[in-house]
Order: sequence, then structure tokens, then C-alpha cells
Amino acid sequence: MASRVIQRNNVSGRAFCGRSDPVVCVIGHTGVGKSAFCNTLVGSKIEGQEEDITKREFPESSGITSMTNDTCAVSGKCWLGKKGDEFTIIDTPGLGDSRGKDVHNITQMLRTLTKIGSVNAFCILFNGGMPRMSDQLRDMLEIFAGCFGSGFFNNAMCVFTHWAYDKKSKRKRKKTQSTEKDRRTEFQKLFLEKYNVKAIPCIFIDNSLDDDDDVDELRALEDQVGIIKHFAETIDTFECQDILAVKTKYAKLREGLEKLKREQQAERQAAQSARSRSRSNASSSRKR
Ligand SMILES: Nc1nc2c(ncn2[C@@H]2O[C@H](COP(=O)(O)OP(=O)(O)O)[C@@H](O)[C@H]2O)c(=O)[nH]1
Ligand SMILES: [Mg+2]
Repeated sequence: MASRVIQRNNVSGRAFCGRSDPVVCVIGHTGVGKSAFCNTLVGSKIEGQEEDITKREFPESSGITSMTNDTCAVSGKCWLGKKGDEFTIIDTPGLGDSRGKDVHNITQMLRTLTKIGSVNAFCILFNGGMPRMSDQLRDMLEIFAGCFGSGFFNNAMCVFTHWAYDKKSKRKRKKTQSTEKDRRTEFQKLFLEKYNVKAIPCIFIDNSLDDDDDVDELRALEDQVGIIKHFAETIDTFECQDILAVKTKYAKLREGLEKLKREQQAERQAAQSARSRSRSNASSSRKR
């Protein structure tokens, strides 16, 4: 059994400052499989340690309500349960939250991301069985681009979950013209038209696989996860420290973001005065 070194961190603290490992942030609609995907990435499921999905490293939902209430980051030293280089995965609450907490969730997500400071890969998740760009996801992408700048899309990739690799599923997809190639063409066109993003990478994942599943299916999953890992390790890090503009149709969200922006400015001013204080202390001690 693969060994794992996972450390759950409280993202409201400063645990991540100065970190240099790749950071993967997972976003998308409630129920698309974000938490399950995080478990796939860390290998929580492959190990089969937690039969109860609500008790996995990233608790998954067994119904339509979201199990993920807070943006939550986990650092570890494994991909797919195999020991390797350090990385951090950020799971986020879903959009279209069944309890109507989208505005709160997005504000909290942006707050956490500005604290963490940088992200390598933003994985935008879709349910591969019925992928669609929901209004909530569209709004969220626009909010992210509005807050962090459209450069955020350079670090984005589309991940399609519920993508079974067994022969029957593959045959069915071929018949219904919903193969990997079809989805890729469709979504790359959509992202190009909507957000001017060229050739966004598209990945296909089956989160339900277990380590006693078919070898070819596990290999297909490994290949796809390998692409994400390579992307996160090689792409220029995206810095999300600065909230740029706060233009959104949600009044409450705008309020929260404006508060966040003021906090950032106050933090920057405090840091600047601390720097000038220490400079003047140093120069007066040199004179003495
Ligand atoms: N068969 C299958 N089930 C999945 C897959 N991804 C997620 N699920 C299941 O879908 C449900 C919702 O997943 P969850 O990760 O909680 O969704 P979230 O709200 O986006 O975090 C859970 O019961 C998962 O076990 C997948 O790729 N294949
Ligand atoms: Mg979740």
C-alpha cells in the first residue's frame, strides 16, 4: 500500500506563506465531484482506507447537499497515493450551493486564495456525463477574472469527472459522439469564444476507480493525473494576491470583496511602515 504524507492545514492561518510546492485549486458546481477528485489526486481512494465517502481526506457527498463547507487546503507528498514531491490541493465549496451560500462561499474562496498567494493549476470541474457551463460557474469565472485578471485562465484546465474508461462506456461515447475529442473541441471552442482562452487543456477522470479495478482503467487514470501534475509543475505560477476590480452583479459579494480589498491595502500599508521603521532604526543605530 502506498504511503502518504498528508497534512491538513488551516488556511486561515499563515501555514502556506513561503511555500514553493505546486498548488492545485479545484472549482466547480456542487456535486460534479470536486472533493472526490481531490481524493483521487492525493490517493485517498486508491488506498481504500475510507469506505465511508463522507469520512475521506476530502469528505464527499452521498446526496445533493454539499459536504464541503469551507475552502480547505491539504498539503501532501503524493500523487495518486505514490510518494513524490510536495504539493498542495485546495478543495472549494460548490457553486449552486443547496443552501444558497454562493456569495459567502465565493468571498471566502477569494479570501483564502489571496492568503495562499499563488496557484499553479485551477481545475474547473464538469460532470462528464452531462457537462454544462452553469450560470453560477459562468458568474464565478467572471468574478475570478475580474478579481485576479484574465491571466488566471492561463493556469486553468477543464476536468471532466464521471468519465468511466471501461469498454462499454467508451463504445457508448463513440456512438453518441461524446468522446474525449468531441468534448475537448466543444469546450476549447467555448473557452475561446467566451474568455479568449486558446486551447484550454481538457482532462478526463473517473473518481470511482479503486486500486483493485482493471489495470488498463487505472493506467488511463494515471495518465490523466500525470498530465495535471506536469501542468502544475511546469506552468508559471499565478499570483492571486491582488484583488483588481470589484465589478459584480451581486451586491453582497461586492461588499465582501471591497472589504477584502481594504484589508489588503491596510496590510500593505502596515508592512510598508514596519519596513520604514526598521530602516530608520537601523540607520540611527549605525549613527550611534
Ligand atoms: N461514478 C463516479 N462517481 C463520482 C465521480 N466523482 C464524484 N462522484 C460521486 O459523486 C458524488 C458527489 O461528489 P463530491 O466530490 O462530493 O462533489 P462536490 O460537491 O463537487 O465536492 C459523490 O457521491 C462522489 O462519490 C466519478 O468520477 N465517477
Ligand atoms: Mg465537495
